[in-house]
Formats: sequence, structure tokens, C-alpha cells
Amino acid sequence: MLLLDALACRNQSRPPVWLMRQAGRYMPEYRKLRQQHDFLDLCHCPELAAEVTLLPIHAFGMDAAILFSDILVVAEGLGFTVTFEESSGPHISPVLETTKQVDEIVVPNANEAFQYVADSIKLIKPSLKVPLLGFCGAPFTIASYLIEGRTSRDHKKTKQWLFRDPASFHKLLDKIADCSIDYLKLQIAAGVDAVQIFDSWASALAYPQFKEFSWYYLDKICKGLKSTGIPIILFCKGSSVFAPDLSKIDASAVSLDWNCDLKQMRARIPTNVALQGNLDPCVLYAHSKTIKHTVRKLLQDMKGDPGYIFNLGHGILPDMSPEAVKVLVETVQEGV
Ligand code: 1CP
Repeated sequence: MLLLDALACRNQSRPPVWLMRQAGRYMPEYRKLRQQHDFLDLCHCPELAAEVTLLPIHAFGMDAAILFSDILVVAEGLGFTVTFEESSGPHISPVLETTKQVDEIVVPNANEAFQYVADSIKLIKPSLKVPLLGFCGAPFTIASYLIEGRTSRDHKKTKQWLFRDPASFHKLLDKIADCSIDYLKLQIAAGVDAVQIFDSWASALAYPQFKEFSWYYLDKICKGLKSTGIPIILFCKGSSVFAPDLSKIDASAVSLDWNCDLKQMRARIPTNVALQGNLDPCVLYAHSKTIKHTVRKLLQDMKGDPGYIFNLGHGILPDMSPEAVKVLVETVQEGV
């Protein structure tokens, strides 16, 4: 299978393609389901999560599926209430404000907290001819949601905590990392073929804090999964400057945002680490001709690289057109 070959850096064919947020609001079939169901109900109900996971595979034939869920189900597992508002995104309550609250967080038994995710995976697998990706959020990104209570621009409360009371911040990250290891192990046991860890907000950190509060816990999760042999993709957003450090973690691949030149980055990353990315999602707003041209340029840059996975630098946006996604996927699959 193309994705698994590329993750092992031994793909001799065209690069595999899948897209972050490939099952989402840009698809009319998804919007129709969302009119009938709350977002978290889609995540919690194995039949619905399986149906949504398969939507883009049936419509566009990507080379991998990604489990339909959200990184914030881990916050639920840790005892927080999560809701999604149409306009303002996720809301977490209670907001994490005290060290006492951190001490009270209990890492759940993953089989009890996330059984529905295992059930979703078991439903999806038999219908798929391509690999299925599982995922979780990185501890720093999850910690930011717990402390800010929502998506934050500046991550001010998170960084205040980290600088004022690093010890309890570490305690929090450690609990999230332990929960994430158990959660990913549950996904692996249920049948996912690879996993991606999303550190969407690591870009908020200066380099020394990135090493201490983000890198260390990504490394911990990867070490915790070592015995499973599962391929792991580490995703940076706005933080491809950290990619050379991420490649020192024992993971299969680093997924890059569109800020960096992929070909130049390749020269700085060991050849046994695969690279994923990094088309600017906004290219999907362009005319077909520009989409094809831009995709081919990236394919040309990475031509012959046995460890290259085509993806966007971040997720597809809700107002992008399915037709544009089709053009992108077809162009990659035609090859150069
Ligand atoms: O209203 C809706 O229908 C919900 C929109 C939506 C969707 C489709 C959200 C809310 N999450 C998802 C799915 C999702 N989220 C997946 C499924 C697989 C896929 O198709 O890619 C994955 C992997 C995620 C991961 C996720 N959720 C991240 C990490 C990746 C990233 O975008 O940086 C983050 C930060 C979240 C939080 C989140 N979930 C949803 C929203 C609106 C947000 C906030 C993100 C932001 O403000 O940028």
C-alpha cells in the first residue's frame, strides 16, 4: 500500500495522497449529516463516524482514510465537558485554572472511555481498501484547550501557567501524554494502520519551551508506542522550523505546514524519516489550472523520494469546493 510504503521510505511508485480534514464541512454529504446530528454525536456513534470517515474515500479515492473524530475527545476522557459551537469552535468546561484541578485529573481506563472509537475503527476497516489513520492531539495542544477553554490566538493563559508554574504544567502534560498513549494503543488494537499526532499550537512556543513542553511529550508518546511497531506521523502547524528536531524523535514521518520549502527541508531531515505535506490549502481556492500547476510543481520537487506523502499544510476549509479537491487528488494520482 502506497501510504505504508512511503512511511517506511521505500515507495517506488507515485506518492500517496490524503488530506487533513478530508471528511468535513466542504462536503455536501457531510453538511447533510450535520443538519441531523451534533458534531460530537457523529464522533461518538460508531455507525455515523464510520459513514463520515468513508465519505471522501468514496467521493475522491484518497490513498488513506483518517478516522472521523476530534482531538478533543481526549479532553472528554479526562473528565471535561466539550461542546462545539457552529461559529466559535470548541468550548471546554470547566476551564482548567488551578493546580488542584490538575491533581484531580484521572487518566481513564481507555477501554471504558474510548470504546466507541474502537467500535468505529472495527466498523470502518472491512470497508476500506486503503490504510486507516488513527490520531490524537499532542499534549501541549490539548493542554492549551483545557486552560484557554477554547481556541486561542495567543495562548496567553497557557503560557502564563507554563512560565509561572512549570512543575504543575508538566504534571498536566504527563497525564495527557499517558492518556494519549493508552488512547492510541486502543486505536492500534482496533486496527488502525498508522497514527498522526497533531501539535497544532506548538507554534506558540519559543524554541527552549518547545523542547521542554512539546517535544519531550511527543517523544514520550512515541516511546510508549514503540512496542506496537505502528508508523507515527508528527504534524507541525506554523512550526516547520521545529521539523529537524521532530525528526530526531523515533517516528516515521514529519508533516509540514506550507511555510517551508519541502525540497530544502528534505535536505535537513534524515532519509529514513518520511515527509508529508505541504501544499497551502488556499491553493484550493484557485482555478483548476492553477491547482494542477501548483500540485505538479510540488510533485516535481519531491520526484523519486521514496518517503514522500502528498498532503496539505493544514486542513481543508469549509468553503472550499469538492471539485477543487477532486482536481487535486486526480493530479497527484496521475503523477508527473
Ligand atoms: O462543525 C463541524 O462539523 C465540526 C468541524 C470539525 C471537524 C470536521 C471539527 C471541529 N473537527 C473536525 C474533525 C477533525 N478534527 C478531524 C477528523 C479527521 C479529518 O478529516 O482530518 C481531525 C483529525 C481533527 C483534529 C483537530 N481538531 C485539530 C488538529 C488539527 C488542526 O486542525 O490543527 C484541532 C486543533 C482540532 C480542534 C477543533 N475541532 C473542531 C474545530 C472547529 C477545532 C478548532 C480548530 C481551530 O480553531 O483552528
